[in-house]
Amino acid sequence: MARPFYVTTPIYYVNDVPHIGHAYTTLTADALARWHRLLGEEVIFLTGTDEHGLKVQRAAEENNVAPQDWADRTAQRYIDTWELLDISYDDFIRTTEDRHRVSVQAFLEACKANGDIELRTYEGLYSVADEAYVTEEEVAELERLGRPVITMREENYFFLLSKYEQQLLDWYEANPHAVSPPSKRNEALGFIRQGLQDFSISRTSIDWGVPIPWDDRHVTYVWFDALINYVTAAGYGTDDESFERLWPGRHMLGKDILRFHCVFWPAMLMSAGMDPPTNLNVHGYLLVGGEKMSKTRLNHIAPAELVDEFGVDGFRYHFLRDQPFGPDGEFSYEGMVARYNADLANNFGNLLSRVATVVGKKCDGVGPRPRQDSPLAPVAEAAVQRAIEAWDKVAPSEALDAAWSIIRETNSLLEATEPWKAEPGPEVDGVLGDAIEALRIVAVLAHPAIPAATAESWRRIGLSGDIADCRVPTDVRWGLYPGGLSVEKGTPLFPRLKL
Ligand code: ME8
Repeated sequence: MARPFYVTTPIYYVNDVPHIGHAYTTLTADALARWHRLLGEEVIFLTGTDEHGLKVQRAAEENNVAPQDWADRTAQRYIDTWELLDISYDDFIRTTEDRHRVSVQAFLEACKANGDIELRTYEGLYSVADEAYVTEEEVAELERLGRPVITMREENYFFLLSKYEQQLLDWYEANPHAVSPPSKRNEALGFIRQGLQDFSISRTSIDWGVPIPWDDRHVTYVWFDALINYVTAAGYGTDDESFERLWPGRHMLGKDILRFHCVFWPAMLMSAGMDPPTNLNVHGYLLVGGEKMSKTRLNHIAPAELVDEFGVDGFRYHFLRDQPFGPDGEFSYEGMVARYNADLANNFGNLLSRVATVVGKKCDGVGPRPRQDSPLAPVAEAAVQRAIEAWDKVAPSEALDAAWSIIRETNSLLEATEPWKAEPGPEVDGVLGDAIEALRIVAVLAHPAIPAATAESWRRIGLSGDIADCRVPTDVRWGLYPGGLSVEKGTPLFPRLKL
């Protein structure tokens, strides 16, 4: 039986509310999950919230509530945001759930049984905002960013990461595509080659966390706890059969947490006797005014603000099409309006309404069949191939560009043949049938990005059934529009926006 496609986002801290950076990763994972469903795979898409640690404990204290109440409130903000953005997750994990405590404790026991956990006294500089020990060289920069550094002296359990240096290098060599894009893989490799330090995985200074199973004076370090969510949700420690089926999975994440995911996490898994993830897809930052969004800089943009103006699909399209996965990207409101107007209002939306209008006038509102020898057939075939390859390398922007190449060519065909001026007849029917078939294929290809708009365009060209039940490549072969269906004009799918 084929392995399920198990894909995850980072679990977000509940000390903060969701902004477009969080939405970016979740949206990309959602579109990828939807694409793999179209491929006919069984998909399990996981997201969730990271609820332990000093940062969350402090946020709760500042707001005069118990940490669990605080976590409940903020987790709900994430759930609401994902609902707003049409995120099709299958499971939402919260690290304060029982299933997770069981899994973290089983994981710790497994690492300990392997001789990889040791008690030591440690004194060091600690950044609360980053929940990490830092070096002296890093202090000035952190303070400039408003991230205070304190001195922490603790008796801690350590994870013996240094033992895994060679195994990690071997794993990277044997799996050249596991971490992508290549620039991020090189960054992780560079870090490993510098030499790995054992790291502290427990705290006695706080109590908001999962107790170390053999020593309840300590709670588990929030990062050790958080990473384990990916195996918890697969069933580790609670459902062996599910775990066997789902693990190893694949992760999507931002470059800020590359080290934790691409170095610590594979080593932790090796220690506990599990396979590392199959893929780690790392993207850059979404910058606002040239800077990463942060609470202290007040440059947060909440997804709801943009959804009000652009609609859910307008929001989704922008981040998938205009912010390529991998490099940093600057968010620009003007750029978002320009892309929306060009691709959604003028190209996609306008093509649909134009075709529906002409079909109304020249074909009594009944969509004709496409031609097998249409000039658009090879265009669509090439676009499907490009889209498949693009999603395969997690490049939604390229996949959408491929879909839009069909729209551009269809518009050119209409401009060249001007069916609105011609007499009704086979010529006009042929061109309009081709245009509808192009719209049908585009709807399937663009469905992962703009699910509601494509479902609506599917309906308007007279097709029944759920577009999400289509399969790639079977249902995107040229010539499947049956003809004889009534085509509806309707209001603009994407009304033009003014700056
Ligand atoms: O780090 N641009 O949670 P977090 C792009 N709890 N992506 C961004 C972004 C930006 N400006 N800002 C945030 C944590 N992100 C841990 C994760 S996982 C086991 C634990 C996205 O709430 C991006 O995916 O700080 C980044 O990696 C993540 O949010 C960090 O979210």
